[in-house]
Amino acid sequence: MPGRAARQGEAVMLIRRAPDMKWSEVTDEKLYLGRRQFLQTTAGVAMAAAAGASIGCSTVSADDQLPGRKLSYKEGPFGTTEKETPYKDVTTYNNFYEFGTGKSDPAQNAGTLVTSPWSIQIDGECAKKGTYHLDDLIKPYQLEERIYRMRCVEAWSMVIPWVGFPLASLVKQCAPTPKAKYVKFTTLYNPVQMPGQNVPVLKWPYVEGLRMDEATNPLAILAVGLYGHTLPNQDGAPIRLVTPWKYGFKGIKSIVKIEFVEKQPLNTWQQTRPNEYGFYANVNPHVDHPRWSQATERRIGEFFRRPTLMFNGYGDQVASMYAGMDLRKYF
Ligand SMILES: Nc1nc2c(c(=O)[nH]1)N[C@H]1C(S)=C(S)[C@@H](COP(=O)(O)O)O[C@H]1N2
Ligand SMILES: [Mo]
Repeated sequence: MPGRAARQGEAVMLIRRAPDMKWSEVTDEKLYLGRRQFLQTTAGVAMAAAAGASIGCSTVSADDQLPGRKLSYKEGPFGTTEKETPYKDVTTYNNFYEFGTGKSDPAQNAGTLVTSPWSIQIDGECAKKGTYHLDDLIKPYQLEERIYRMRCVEAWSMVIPWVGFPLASLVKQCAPTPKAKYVKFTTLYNPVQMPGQNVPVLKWPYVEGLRMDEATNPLAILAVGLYGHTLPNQDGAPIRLVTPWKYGFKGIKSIVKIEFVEKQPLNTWQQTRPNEYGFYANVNPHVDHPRWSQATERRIGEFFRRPTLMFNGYGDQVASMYAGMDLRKYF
């Protein structure tokens, strides 16, 4: 798409359930299928584009000075060439109500969150139910260099170089049944580590959801890092969702459970203020929030407001999923 160079990272995915999942079952199919077959899958298209774009491009090295563990990754597809929001802003201006409702609260308070060891429960309508150690989930991606960097424009409004892997890969590995129509995500519930959960500003734990086609769109990623390093706690360590065509609240942080469900999940903000926040939350300059216009935005660190783009500028990748839907009704 114009203005957005196809850059790809690779990242990876991987899920491994200790006893009964074999390496071959969890490894991305591209290693097993010919390129042609591989291209027939949605994820394949993205990965192949990525692979093409990254020829001759070695793993990018991150700034050593940043906090967190350094990650290795490749450039991913769909990255933007827009200027990155400074690391400091990305990590000190946050929304993470588990650590307070102020924008600077998460950076100040999230130190109590213990992110290692971390496990993720896979549940619901899928064949691979179980509880997995995050390290096991991610290791194959790391070994196969399938962790990507995607510099995305965030709807609220930052440009963040995420490091992660396509949610589609994880979904595939979980082997959802035909009944799985949505994916539901849940944040950790632990009021000791997350003191904001003692305050009933939201119903805890935080929950989000995506329709299956959204979850398998190559733009939906599970991020484990930013700026080349593991995620700071305030940004949703150790793993969070990134859906750059949607408003920020869809990007659920510190995920401990991924469930495949038949019914549309009631996401936290929709539950809290149903007339203001819906399930889809696609960036849409034509549908205002009841209390403010959503036609323009001010990028963090910039002075002037700029027009907000439909689907945050990612229409080429996502608009077809909503063809025929009344986006005023399904906001
Ligand atoms: N668990 C959880 N996830 C969350 C939130 C939250 O309060 N709790 N806030 C959401 C909102 S409203 C936004 S705008 C983004 C902010 O992400 P960032 O702080 O990494 O930029 O996280 C989203 N994910
Ligand atoms: Mo938000």
